[in-house]
Amino acid sequence: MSEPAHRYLIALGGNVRHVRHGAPARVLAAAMDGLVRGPTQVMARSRIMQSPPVGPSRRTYANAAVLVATDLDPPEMLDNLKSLEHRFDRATGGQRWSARTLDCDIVLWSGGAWCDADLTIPHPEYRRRDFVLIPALDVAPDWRDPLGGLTIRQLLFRLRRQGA
Ligand code: PH2
Ligand code: MG
Ligand code: MG
Repeated sequence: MSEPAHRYLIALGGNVRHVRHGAPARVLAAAMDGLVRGPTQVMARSRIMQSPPVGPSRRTYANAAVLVATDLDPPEMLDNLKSLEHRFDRATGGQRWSARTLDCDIVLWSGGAWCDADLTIPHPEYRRRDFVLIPALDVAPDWRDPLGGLTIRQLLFRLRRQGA
């Protein structure tokens, strides 16, 4: 079998218990297991960290990142992640940034930049989010942002310097 055509860096987050899986960290572990099956291969998975909520939700998040290899193109990958979110009963009340059981975002892909009506890669916010960059450091420290040219390691270093 030939190598899958693409690589993706996926960020996972969640801050609501799941009736069957339990606490958010367990939901993320199960979601990462879910990515092992089907059209995606998991090349590396990060540690699962706890992080204070950014935005309106008051509950602590679990966050993680995975490096995935697949033949899916970005719209297909987005669909695949949406169905994974639905398998974990994603419930957001329709509000942006509200509490959720599972959120899976495409951060980077090996094809560089992508932009259509439904999807922007690189993820427009990820350079400012330590809850994305810290787990990403575990799985793809040297992946370069296709727009700014900085690696994940450099982006995190810069964010920490700005935050200090
Ligand atoms: N996701 C959000 C909004 N705020 N805060 C943390 N700590 N972790 C997240 O994954 C997160 C968030 C919207 O997707
Ligand atoms: Mg998100
Ligand atoms: Mg999302």
